[in-house]
Amino acid sequence: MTAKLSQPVDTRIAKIDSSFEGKLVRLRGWVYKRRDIGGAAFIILRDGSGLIQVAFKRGSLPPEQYETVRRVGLESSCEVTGVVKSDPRAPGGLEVHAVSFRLVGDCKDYPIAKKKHGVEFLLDHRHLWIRSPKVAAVLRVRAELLKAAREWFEAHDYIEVTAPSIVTAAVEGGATLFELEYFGRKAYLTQSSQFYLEAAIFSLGRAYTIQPSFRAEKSRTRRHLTEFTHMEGEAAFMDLNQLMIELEDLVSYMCREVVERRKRELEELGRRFTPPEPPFPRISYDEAIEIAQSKGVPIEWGEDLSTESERAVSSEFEKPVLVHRYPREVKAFYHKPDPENPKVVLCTDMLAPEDTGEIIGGGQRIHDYQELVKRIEECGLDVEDYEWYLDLRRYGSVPHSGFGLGVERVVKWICGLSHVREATLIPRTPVRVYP
Ligand code: NSS
Repeated sequence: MTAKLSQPVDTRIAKIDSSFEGKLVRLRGWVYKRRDIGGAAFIILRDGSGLIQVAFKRGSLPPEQYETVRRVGLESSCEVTGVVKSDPRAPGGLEVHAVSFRLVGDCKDYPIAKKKHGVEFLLDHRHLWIRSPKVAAVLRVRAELLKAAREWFEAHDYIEVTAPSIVTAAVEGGATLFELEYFGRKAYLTQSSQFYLEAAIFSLGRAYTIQPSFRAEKSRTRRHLTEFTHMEGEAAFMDLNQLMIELEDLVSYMCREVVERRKRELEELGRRFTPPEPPFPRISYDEAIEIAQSKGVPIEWGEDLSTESERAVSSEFEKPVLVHRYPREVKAFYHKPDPENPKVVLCTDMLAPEDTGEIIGGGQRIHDYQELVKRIEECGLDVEDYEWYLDLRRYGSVPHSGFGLGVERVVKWICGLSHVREATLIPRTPVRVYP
């Protein structure tokens, strides 16, 4: 029978549906599982797009190939040719009846077994751990989130730019700067591309970037990485109110699209996630403090919201909440003081439910030259370090606003992960710079 079959069709597993029944296909992938039941061997083949069961019946393929299948190690790479058959017992209802098997890359003693490993062991082997269907599901969700974000930005007239990661001054304060030697002078890894986006809007009107930011953050929490993926947007002639509208629209769009397009992956993760629809609740920092205090959190007006306070506030709402107008002392120098109450600034943080914490920080910027110089000085910073940034206020300044969103925090939230390090390919934390 096999001799009569025509040339095999090369395909990826995810493409195989009932229209493939009876067709000869060639698949390339890795051995995910293997079972031998005397007279027949089965492997679950994984090719990155999906999983399918392949049945090898003794006599249906050359004997030496059959013997290779019976001994093949998990995670070996291979090429399988066979006929697609429907079989209600097979996961997915379809399986492949093999007529040939070719080992491409042998794998013996794969370090990650099916048994449970500790998280430290898995992180030491992250470069291999990412092969697991659960991690692959997270990576697909993450990719879809970035894709949806780009669609949203394009639809809202933001132009994508890439800013330098090597910079000469702090954006978010000196405490979390990574310093490096740059040909005999001091430079830093950037904490945010905000200032360059502010420059870009004078050219493009609206600009965004999705690129790494770096924080020498020693605190070991479930939401901090030392290198994270920062999605930042900036728009000319935009005030805080309009910014908050844009933010809830962006976040709800991303969540809705991801849930719609990555159902299978969320199922793989055992995650039921309801995308939040606008409008999101908005409360002032003052109200946030009252909520936290009413729940017994020790916090006074003027302090930054602690993790505990954020938890107290966000647990009041089912959707993300926009907290606005924090005291100027707890926010970076560039935030515009509220003309109606200069003790607070025109900023907003978005706190997501389920103990996710802050996923976005943003606000309206100081656009007046004198006011900005004064704030830089008040914050004990060196005006000289910000000369080019001040140029933006010297030459045709405009009111403008922008934000930064932590991609890993949003992925953690949507996927229901316990730590942001699981939301990225290869995480960087204070204790982990390998693999
Ligand atoms: O420090 S932020 O709150 N704000 C900025 O960096 C602004 N300069 C952004 C802007 O307006 N263009 O960081 C923004 C977000 C924050 O809400 C988190 O979601 C995320 O960036 N973030 C982090 N994610 C993971 N790990 C760390 N260490 C981290 N720091 C911030």
